[in-house]
Formats: sequence, structure tokens, C-alpha cells
Amino acid sequence: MHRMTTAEATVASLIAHGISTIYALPGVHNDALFDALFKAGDLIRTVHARHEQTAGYMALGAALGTGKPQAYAVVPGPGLLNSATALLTAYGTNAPVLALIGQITQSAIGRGYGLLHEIRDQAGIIERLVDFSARIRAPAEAPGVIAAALRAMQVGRPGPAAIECAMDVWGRSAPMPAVAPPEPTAPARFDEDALSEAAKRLGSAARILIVAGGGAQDAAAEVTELSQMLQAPVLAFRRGRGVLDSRNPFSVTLPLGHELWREAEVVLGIGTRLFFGFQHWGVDDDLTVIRVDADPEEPERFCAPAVALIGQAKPILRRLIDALGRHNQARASRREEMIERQSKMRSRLQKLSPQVAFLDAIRTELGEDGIFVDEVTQIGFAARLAYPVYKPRTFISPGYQDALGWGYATALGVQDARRDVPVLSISGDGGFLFTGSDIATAMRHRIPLVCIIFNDGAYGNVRRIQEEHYGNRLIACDLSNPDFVRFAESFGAAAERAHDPRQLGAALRRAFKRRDQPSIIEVPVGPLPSPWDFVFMPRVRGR
Ligand SMILES: Cc1ncc(C[n+]2csc(CCOP(=O)(O)OP(=O)(O)O)c2C)c(N)n1
Ligand SMILES: [Mg+2]
Repeated sequence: MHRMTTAEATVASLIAHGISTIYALPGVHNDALFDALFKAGDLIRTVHARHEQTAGYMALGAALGTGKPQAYAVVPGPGLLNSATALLTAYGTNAPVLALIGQITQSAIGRGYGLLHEIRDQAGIIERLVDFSARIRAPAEAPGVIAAALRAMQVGRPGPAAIECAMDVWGRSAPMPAVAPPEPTAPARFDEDALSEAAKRLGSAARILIVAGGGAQDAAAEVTELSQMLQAPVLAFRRGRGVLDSRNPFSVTLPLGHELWREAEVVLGIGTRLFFGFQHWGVDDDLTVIRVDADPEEPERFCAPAVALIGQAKPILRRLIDALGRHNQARASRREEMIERQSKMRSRLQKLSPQVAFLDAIRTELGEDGIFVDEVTQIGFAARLAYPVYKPRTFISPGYQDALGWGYATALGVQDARRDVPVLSISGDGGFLFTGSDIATAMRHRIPLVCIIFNDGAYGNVRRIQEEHYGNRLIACDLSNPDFVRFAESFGAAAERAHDPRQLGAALRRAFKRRDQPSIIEVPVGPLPSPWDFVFMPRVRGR
């Protein structure tokens, strides 16, 4: 036994669980925590940002880029609320992000004194944002609370957790045993009956569509094998992109997925909500739905599936593949059919050719392992439909929150955690300035992120909707912007302007060579063609 403060025990527990970086913004409530981080030396890095939103998003980006738990620390009240969008997006993307949040002194909590950063019912607020939340009330509680949070973040449906600790409790000390390493998780149990039922139904069905979501990112090899065995195309929209390599003709995005949904006898959803199918495209009695999901509640949400396999996708699919060896019928190749349909779809997507030309330049320069971080902007919308993704976790997308401004900050976290590969962030002029001031963070921590700002001088998406659907009554959509090149240069970043896809390619080549400093490329654009016909498509089944 030796004496440790709550903060020291917390930091030791985080380290024991493999957390090696804290994204952070300090303040008086967390002084003892930061002192413990200082004392931990090289065992844990502290990466401070210029806004709590960025600290939260960086932890989110690091989690999505690595698939491993990540943490951030902020002050209570304003610090928590500033980071709340990142927590919300972590929840929506099932990302294992741990928020460490300060609190006013323990005895004052709930009394309404109006202390610095006091917020009414902080525990209640965080409880609604995440599935696991707790307060550390004494030094001896720290290892147990951290372990429980890390477990909750990874077992079942993954997701964020939040822990608060009062400013006086962080510094309180007590004799403590050495922090124990995390307990190994119990091996998964399989529902053998459900597995063989799924294998039988899949094995005897002719036209199968696999839909991959974010929960399939760690099962790329298994999904690829299943697709081949079943001659089944694999549909992904945002978070499942890259599970099946886009160079495989069976890898499809939304518009071709819409056609295949109409034709399918069986849909196999893997780590996906099947949102577009259920909400937009429809179901009927001729469609058998089979679900693989870590969350036992998810498969029943929209409509009851024929079979639900609950657990991590990778081991379940491995077992399913084994079982299919006994049940799968002989199948004619659909390869030629898929090649032809892909080529027709590419011609249809030429409607978005201005966006696709920029995406082609990006794809060429980013290289095989480079990571693309999506944003809520015209090029992002087109990327979800037409950007070829080669590997899992190389297309990082915000999922259903689609929170404008997530891009640059999240990409900083992706690049910080994945220093081994180039990372590209795209933003519109609108989204970029949410966190563009964190070029300072990229400079401070030498994060070599490359960001392209597609500048149309507007919240372009909003503007086009007002033009097309509201009689051109334009309101709150035109923007005054800084000179983005001079803006970036004023931080010391490398910056240039590119006017067409060829110039963009050359600028990217220069930027990806700079491995010790961030780069910004501004691309001035005019209005771009609407992607929405390829996203919101009519019902094709049922009523
Ligand atoms: C947090 C948040 N606020 C508002 C919106 C609504 N919204 C969606 S797209 C958009 C405009 C985006 O503008 P910009 O980043 O310049 O991209 P562009 O459409 O011009 O390419 C807005 C305001 C949103 N998605 N998220
Ligand atoms: Mg814009």
C-alpha cells in the first residue's frame, strides 16, 4: 500500500487500461488531475486543444481511427457543454470515448451556491448523454469506476462514458493497493440454434444483400468471405464504408443498394441500423431480415428479424461462415452482373461529376492506407456515394448526427492517433470555421493533418434548398470568410489555393510530404449539383 491521490489513482488506472493520451483543456477544477498527468511522465501524453469541442472531437477521432478507447478531460459546466456535441456524436457512432469532467467541491454539489462553473444536476445531464456515468467520490473508488467505465465502453454496444470528480476529491489521498490490470473479458457465447438457422436461411436463398454498418469495421475479412460465398453485394453508406474494398464489384453504396434492396430475398445486416432500408425503402413479407448486432435491443427496433445473432460481428461471422460450409447451395457467379451494374451506376453518378473529379484527385494522392475524414459538405455528401474506400477505418464519417463542424477537430484526433498514415480532412467554408482555430493545436502538437476547405462563400447546402424549394428566398446562408490561406499561414501552417482537380492533386502531393506540420488547401468552388436524389430514394417494397 502507498498513498495516492484520486487523480493519481485515476491516471494509473487509465494507463493500466491502455489509454496513452488525454485530449484536454485544463482549469482550476482539474488542477490535481493535470498534476497527476504531469507526474505520470511518458506513460501518458496530454494533448491540449483550444476549445473543449475540439478536445472531445479529438478523442472521438482517435477512437474511430484506432477502434480503441480514448479519453478527454474538461472542466465542469461550460467545459462539459462545450464538449457535448462530441459526446453526442460519440454516442451516435458507438465510439468508446471517456469524458473526465470536473465538479465543484463535493460538499457544495446540488446546493446552488453559484460557484465557478456550477451547473444544475451535472450528473443528470451526463447520465442522459451516455449509457455509463458515475462520480468518483473518494480515492479508493477511482480504479473501480475507471474499470467499470472502460468495460461499459467496450462490452455490448460500444459507446462513450462520462465520469465526474469534485475538485477537492481529485487531490485527496489515501493508502491504496497497486492498480490492478483489467480483467480479461469472458469469451463470447454463441446461440448455436440461431447460428444454424441463419446459415440455413442464407444458404438456401438466391438473392442476398449484405448491409455493413460501423459495427462491421472489425470484420472486414469475414464480410469479404461471406460476400464471396453467398455472391452477395455489400451495401455501405457512411460508417460501413471500407468493410468491403470498393475495388471489389460487390461493394456498393446507397443508389445501387436501393435497387438491390428491392430485389433481395434476404438482407443480412451487420452492425447497422438498416435505417435507409427500414425508414425509406420498405419491407414486405417476401423479405427475410437477419441481423448481427452487438446490441440486443437493436434488431427489434424497426421490425422483428427472422434471426438475430447478438455479439461482436467478427467471431459471429467466423462461426456463420463455418456453418454455411454445410448449408450453402452451389451458386452461379454474379461478378459480371455486378461489374455491369457498377458501370451503369458510375454513369448515373456523373451528375455529380464536379465533386467526383475532386474526389478522384484525393483518392489518387491519399494512397492505399490514407484516411479520409468526412464532413457535412457537398464533397462529403458525394464522397459517401462515390469515393472509393479500400480498407476498414479509412473513411471516418459522423453517422446520423451529421454535426457540421465535426470534421477538422475530429480529423486532428484521427491524425494524432494514426501518425503512421496520411489523414485528409475535408470541410466546407461553413463547417471549417467551427474549429478552424485549432490549426493552433495542430501547430502546437505537430499534427501533420491536411485539410481541404471547399469554399463557396455559403452554407451551400442550405442555400441550394432555399433556391430550389423556397422560391429563392435566401436567408442566413451567405457567409463572409477570411482569406483562408493567410488565416492558416498566420498560425505558421503551410497553405495554398487550388482552383481545379489537377491543381488540387499537386497541392496534396506537396502537403502529404510535410510530416511535421499541418497543411491547409483552399479550393474556391461555385454552386455544386445536388446529391440528394441519390440519398433519399422512394419506397420500393411494402406499402
Ligand atoms: C451542428 C449543425 N448545425 C447546422 C447544421 C445544418 N447544416 C447542414 S449543411 C449546412 C451548411 C454547410 O455549409 P458548408 O460547411 O460551407 O458546406 P457546403 O454545403 O457549403 O458545401 C448546415 C448549416 C448541421 N448539419 N449541423
Ligand atoms: Mg460552403
